[in-house]
Amino acid sequence: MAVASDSTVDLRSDTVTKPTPAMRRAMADAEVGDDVYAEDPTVNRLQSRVAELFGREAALFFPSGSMANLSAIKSWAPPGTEVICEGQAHIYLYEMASIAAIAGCMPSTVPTPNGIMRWEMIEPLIRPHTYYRAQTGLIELENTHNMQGGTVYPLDVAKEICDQAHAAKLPVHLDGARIFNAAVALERSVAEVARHFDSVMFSLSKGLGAPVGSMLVGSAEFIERARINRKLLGGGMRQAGVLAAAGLVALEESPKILHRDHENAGHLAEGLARIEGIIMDPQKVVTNIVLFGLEPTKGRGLTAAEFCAALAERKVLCSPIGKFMVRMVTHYDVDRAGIDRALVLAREVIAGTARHSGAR
Ligand code: TLP
Repeated sequence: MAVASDSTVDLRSDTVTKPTPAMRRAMADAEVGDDVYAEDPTVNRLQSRVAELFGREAALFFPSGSMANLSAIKSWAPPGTEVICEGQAHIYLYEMASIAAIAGCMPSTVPTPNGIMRWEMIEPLIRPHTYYRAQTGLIELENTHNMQGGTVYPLDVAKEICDQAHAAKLPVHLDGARIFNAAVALERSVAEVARHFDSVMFSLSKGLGAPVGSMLVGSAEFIERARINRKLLGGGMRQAGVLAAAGLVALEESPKILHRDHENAGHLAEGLARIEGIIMDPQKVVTNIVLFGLEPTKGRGLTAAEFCAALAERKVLCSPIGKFMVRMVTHYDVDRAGIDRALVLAREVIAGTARHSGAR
């Protein structure tokens, strides 16, 4: 979609995408029913299509990725057990501590430099079967890994973790909010990327562009438990077919064009790396998430919050995710011209601050 030169370039997240005209038409025309009775034909069609795409028995439509992850956690891990996840995992840092507050589980985290855990890092955290230790209930992976810059699990690393976990009789859940981005980067199908996991969550409402919704995928028996947990969490929806209709369009149309977001992210990363005062290794950007640091000395102490505020005044939006760390996310509502504008203005903000502070 073209970005007029005076419009806002919104790089805060791929969640900001607006439904396409085809999605809006499908929403208006959707056949609906009461989904708590499992009688919404469009929701049922979406669930069947997702199960088919992933090569799994069943799928369930959720209002959000957070609720789908939480339902999965509640369906696998009893209260009082531990959930092993990466140190910057979305379920750990960005889901309101629901893992503890609602599921009654304790996160046991693995620090990594890039979001990619390996079995050797997970194994020491698995609790021995003694009556005085909380037991391990679940292992959770995130692919792509959001807050480590959209990094992607190599297929063999994910397989080894799943195989070893299964040998230890532990289930593995995948937060695959952006699994379609991972599949594009790996040049594999989502079924292949998801193959060894016991359950997979993915979002329709991020890079795929649907207005609302995430899916949980797994065995029929697991999805039955997740459906009960979804209701317990207040996620039973009624005529949700109006939302599922957009999801069906997103599923068919958007994966074909996700590669453009990755190309734009690569272009953005290379441009940022050329700006003095920005710390950025473009090699690390393999999907649609660009994380970079601001060098305190070069930027004369410009914080991420100040940098983002100065860019927002110039109608470029991005997110501070640490004192000197910034996140920009590409998506189909930002084109190459928008990326180039963001680069020109990022350079202007950094240069302006350097000149200003240099005069002091
Ligand atoms: N991520 C959002 C924010 O919450 C940070 C974003 O802008 O990236 N898993 C992953 C890996 C996610 O990135 C997100 C959302 C979720 C789960 C939760 O999905 P929603 O927002 O639908 O609850």
